[in-house]
Amino acid sequence: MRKRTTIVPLLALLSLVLPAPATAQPGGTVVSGQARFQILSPTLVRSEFAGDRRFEDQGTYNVVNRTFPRTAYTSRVQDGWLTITTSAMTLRYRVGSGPFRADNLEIRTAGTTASPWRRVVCATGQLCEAEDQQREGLLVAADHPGHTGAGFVAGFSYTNNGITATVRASSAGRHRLVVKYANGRGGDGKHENRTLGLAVDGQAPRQITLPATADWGAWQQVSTDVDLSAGEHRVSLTRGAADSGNVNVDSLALLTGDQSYPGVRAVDDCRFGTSCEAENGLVTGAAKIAVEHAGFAGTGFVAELVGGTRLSQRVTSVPAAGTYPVVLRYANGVGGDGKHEAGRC
Ligand SMILES: [Ca+2]
Ligand SMILES: [Ca+2]
Repeated sequence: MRKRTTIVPLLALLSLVLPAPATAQPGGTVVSGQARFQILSPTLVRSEFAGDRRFEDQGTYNVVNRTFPRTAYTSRVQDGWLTITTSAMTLRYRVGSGPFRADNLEIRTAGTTASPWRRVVCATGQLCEAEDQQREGLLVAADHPGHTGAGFVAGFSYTNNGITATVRASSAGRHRLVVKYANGRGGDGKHENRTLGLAVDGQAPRQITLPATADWGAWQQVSTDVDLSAGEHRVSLTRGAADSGNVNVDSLALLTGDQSYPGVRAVDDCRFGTSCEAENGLVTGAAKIAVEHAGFAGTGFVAELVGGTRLSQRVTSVPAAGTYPVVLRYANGVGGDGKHEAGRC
């Protein structure tokens, strides 16, 4: 998709806003080439990248009202970085570096530096969790069993709801794009075959049919052949005007030949000096991503690190060889074994 927007970092505020004109207060906007930042509050900045520099001023699914009171901030460019500072947060963007990624946009607040933009690249044969991808008007849910990762993208209830994934084909030729979905009885009372549009690299979407499944906890796969050159491609799964949507999507995968649906999840790297959310790392074994305890950052935490489980994260942009501290944020309450004691890993 052409435009990528996000709000950092206090999404909880979004439930408080009411429908109203969406234009930001004059003077609360910083434009840097194809990137625009709208300072809505000391802790709320709308970031948008538009390749054609035509920025979105209409209400969005996340923010229907940007007429916030004027927020004091400073903006400067130094050593190739744009720095926007409010009373509670500093945002840095590397000027002219293109779409937002972990290595070109960061925020610092309350002593923590984080990269709100993720860019997971799903190589051939890797599991591409739907909830890790760029979402348009879709929320992540986890209230039905049988999904993998942190959950699934739920609903496709409205036109233009969709996800966009970056996949990397290991070779040129025919591939299978397989989508794992559930299609139970929808909010419209219907339980029938549904459709979505599948588009590659912004081309016209082709309609795919997702047959009804027994219920919302019954996941199935639907496969579509796509011809790809070797390298990265953008794959979008969107409810178009002629689609019926109303499905949940757990994951997708780009496969060749007789490759089976993968279990190894594609993850993105974590840049040195930023906060690495555990749930974005590679989790193996019985550990799982959970959300049932308050106070976590990001989208959840990794739970049940019992014997044989492993959590790993590749850190990039280390400035020089040397010894660096690794800081771990954890909770350790009474375990399922009834013990409340120090743990080792
Ligand atoms: Ca998932
Ligand atoms: Ca987390």
